[in-house]
Amino acid sequence: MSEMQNYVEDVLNLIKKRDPDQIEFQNTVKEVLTSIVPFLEKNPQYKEQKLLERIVEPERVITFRVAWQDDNNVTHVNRGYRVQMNSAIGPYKGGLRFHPSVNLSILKFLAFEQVFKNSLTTLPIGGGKGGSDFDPKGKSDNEVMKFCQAFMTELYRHIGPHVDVPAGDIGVGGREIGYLFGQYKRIRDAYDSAVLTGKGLTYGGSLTRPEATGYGLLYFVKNMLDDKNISLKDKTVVISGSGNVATYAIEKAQEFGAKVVTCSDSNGYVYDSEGIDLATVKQIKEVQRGRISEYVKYRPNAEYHEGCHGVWSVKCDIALPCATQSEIDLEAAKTLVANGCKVVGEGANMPSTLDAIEYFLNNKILFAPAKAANAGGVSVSALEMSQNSERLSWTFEEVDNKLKGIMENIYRNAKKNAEDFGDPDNLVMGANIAGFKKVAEAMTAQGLV
Ligand code: NDP
Ligand code: 2IT
Repeated sequence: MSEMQNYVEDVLNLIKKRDPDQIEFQNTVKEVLTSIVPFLEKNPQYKEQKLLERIVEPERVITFRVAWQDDNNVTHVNRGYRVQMNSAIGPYKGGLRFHPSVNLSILKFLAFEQVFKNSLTTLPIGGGKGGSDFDPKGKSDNEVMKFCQAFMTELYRHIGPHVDVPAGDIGVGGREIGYLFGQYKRIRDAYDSAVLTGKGLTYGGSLTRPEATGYGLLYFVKNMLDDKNISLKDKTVVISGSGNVATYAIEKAQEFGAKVVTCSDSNGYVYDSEGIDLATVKQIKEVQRGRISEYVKYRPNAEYHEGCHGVWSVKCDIALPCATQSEIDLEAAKTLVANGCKVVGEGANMPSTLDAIEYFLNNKILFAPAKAANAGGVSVSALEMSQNSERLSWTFEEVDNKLKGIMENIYRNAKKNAEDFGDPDNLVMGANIAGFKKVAEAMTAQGLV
């Protein structure tokens, strides 16, 4: 092993020893650090500076109690978190996730990814992530509001437009951001628009933010395919999830002429051979907050299958995982490739396991890694902060055009670094090196902090 491979191994062992249970965090650190070895070989100063030891340690981790009462006046106690990972290039920026699976390992993995993703956007934002093990499913609007108010009553002291700017993620959408913003404003007694992004249009939100992650994913994939003279037209696409990212990935894929045949939630998936009817998905998920199984009531020719994992056995040209982490394991990756899938674009964060990614790369699948391909959401969040600062709102076209430009730039930057470091189609390495470079330079310039 080379000196830098040894250095990376030492840092991976260090985080394992410190937090042996944080498997998701260990996996994402392994993915990033092992892929940037060729860059480290050329930049030995970062070993001298112990830059890796610093970059894997969050600047601050906050955990807090969230006590709230449901509609029957029963008291519940959840755990709230904010991981402030890295502020070298801007205020901490990243979503809040409300899901029963949330723990420190998952939030540290998401915050670590966010640091390099945000660097790739070229916008001035650091990396953070937060959330709670609260489960919004089946809760009334009033219960969600009570929870959000209790959550913000503690979080407010740790965030601010120049400090840390949360947004949505799984289980946190426009409704939750509204309640969180209302409580922040009430406690601070100031109209700090840019303290949260993903806001409603009547109080400082940006046009195109709801669409941004899904649209951005398709813009990235289109750039990658254009380079290979492959068209999206008439391609069969399998998408997982039916939340914010999946919905707008379906919309843009269809606009580009592709045929999307699936979507899913944590209970199961639907297969519609005629192409997913997006209006039905939106009605079920955004209006009724129901389950995707209801889709077949409106589209009797479609099939519903219990179990979300089966979606990867549907034959396709392109797979776009847009639900959650680790949804494509090695077995699913092998099934996709065996069925002729040639392109994988990650809309969710770390949806493919490490061995699945390795399998895709070894089998020459065109692979768009999450931190590059799903950066459209946080990019438009940063544009929302810009609009809030200048107290203006841009048109849909203006934001959408900026988003297109940002996604193309991220693709080109990842591709160039992949080429420069000798593995031209390895966008995992290219994106990691491109993202790491800027953070490492900014940290070096700011001295030992
Ligand atoms: P939503 O809460 O809107 O939707 C999540 C979707 O994924 C739902 O369909 C949900 O189904 C499904 N899902 C959640 N957990 C699981 C699970 N354990 N197994 C199977 N399905 C699951 O979240 P988003 O669409 O915002 O986020 C989806 C992914 O995209 C996440 O990985 C997120 O981190 C990432 N992302 C989000 C961005 C954003 O701007 N929102 C930006 C970049 C990345 P169910 O209803 O059954 O829970
Ligand atoms: O994972 C992500 O990039 C997000 N959930 C969006 C974060 C943001 O600040 O918009």
